[in-house]
Amino acid sequence: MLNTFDPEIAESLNREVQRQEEGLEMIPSENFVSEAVLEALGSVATNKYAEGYPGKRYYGGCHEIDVMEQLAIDRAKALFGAEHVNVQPLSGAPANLAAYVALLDHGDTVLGMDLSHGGHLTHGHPLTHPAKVWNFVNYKTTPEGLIDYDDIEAKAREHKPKIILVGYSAYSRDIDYERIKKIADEVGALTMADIAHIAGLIAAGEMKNPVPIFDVITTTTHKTLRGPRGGMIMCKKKHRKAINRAVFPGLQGGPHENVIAAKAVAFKEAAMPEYKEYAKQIKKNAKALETEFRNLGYEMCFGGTENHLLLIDLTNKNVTGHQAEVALDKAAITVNKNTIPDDPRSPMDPSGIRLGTPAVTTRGMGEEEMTKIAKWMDRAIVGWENEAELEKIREEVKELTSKFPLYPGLKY
Ligand code: DSN
Repeated sequence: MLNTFDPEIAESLNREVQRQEEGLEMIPSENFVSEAVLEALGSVATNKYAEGYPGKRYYGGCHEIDVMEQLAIDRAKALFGAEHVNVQPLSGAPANLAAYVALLDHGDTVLGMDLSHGGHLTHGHPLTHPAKVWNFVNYKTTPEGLIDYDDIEAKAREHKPKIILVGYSAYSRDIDYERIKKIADEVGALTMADIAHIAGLIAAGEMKNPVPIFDVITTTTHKTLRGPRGGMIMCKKKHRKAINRAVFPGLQGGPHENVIAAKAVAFKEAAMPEYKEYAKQIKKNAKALETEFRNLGYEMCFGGTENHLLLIDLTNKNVTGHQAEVALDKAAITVNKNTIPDDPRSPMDPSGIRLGTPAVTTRGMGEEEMTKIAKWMDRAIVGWENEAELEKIREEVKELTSKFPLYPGLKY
C-alpha cells in the first residue's frame, strides 16, 4: 500500500532498513525492537483519543484502550517493583519535566549531575526551559571517575535542594542509591532517578534498582529496555496524584495509545528469561570492548564500564569526537561524539565519543564480535582521513552484519 501510494517515503524507509541491517549501531541509547513491538506500534490504537487514565477517560470507546494501558502499567509495576506507574509520557524529556512540575514550586532547587560529567540536558542545562523556571545546582565526578558523593553531600547541605537527581546519559558506572537517599533524608530533599539508559539492565537485575527506595523514577522505554520510543514515570503511592496530574492535564493531551500498547509488549518481553540473558550479554560485551580499546591504547572516562556504555577520550589520539564520528559513519559504524568531563572543546566538536552495546547485542553478537568492532573502530579513528581504508572497513562490517540479520524479509 505505502509502496504505491507514497513511493518517496517507502523508498526512504527501505533505505533506512538497509542502513540498520548493514551497519553496526553503537549509539548506547539505541536498540532494535521486536517485530511484536513494531506490530503494536503500527496498530489501530493510534486512531484513538483517550485523555484521562484507565477507568476515568474524557472520551467514549476506551474499553480496549483501558485494557492495553492497564496491562502496560501492571507489567511495569511487576518488572521494577513500583508502587505507581504512569506510562503516558511521550518520551524522556517530557517525563522529567512532568516530575519537576509534580514535585517543585517555581524557583525550587534541584541538585543534578553536570552534563559534561555524564548528566543530561534536561537535568538543568542553561539552554533548557526548566533551567529558567527552577534553580539547578550541579555536582561532578571525582578525578578517578566516580560520582563525587562527598560533593553531593556538601552541596545538598549548602543549597538545600528540593530534589536530588541521579541517573545519567554518558556515565558508565553504577549508582549508590542508598547513599543518595541518606543525604536526601538528612537535608529534607526528595529523591529522583532518571534511569533512561539503564532501565533494561535494572529490570533484568543487572544493575541496582532505585525504585524501592526513591520517590520518583523516570525512564525512556526505547533504550536498553528495547521498547518503543516513549517515556514512563514510576513513583511512591504518595506522589501518584501529583505525577498523574502533571502528565495529564498538566503537560500532555491525548496519550499515544499505540505506543502504550507497544510498551506493554516490551515489558512482557523484558520479564522473560531470554531478556535476562540479553542484559547479561550487554554488560559482557561492553567489558569486551573496554578490554580491547585498552589494548589499543585508548583512554576510558570514569575508569571503565559497569553498564552498557563507554565514554572514550580521544585526546591522546589527536582526533576530535566529530572527526571520529564522521569517519566511523563512513565505515558504517554509528557512534556519537560526546563531551568528556570538563571538556575544553565545544559540544559540537568535543574530545570524546560515546558508544554502547545494547543494539549489537540484540543482533546476537558476543565478545568475539566486540573485539573485531574495537579493531575496526581503531582503524577508522586512526585512518579518519583515509577514504579507501574507511570504505574497506565498511565492506568488512557489511560481511559481519550479514551473518546477524535483524528483520529478515522485512519491507519497512
Ligand atoms: N538522546 C539520549 C541519549 O542519546 O542519551 C538521551 O536523551
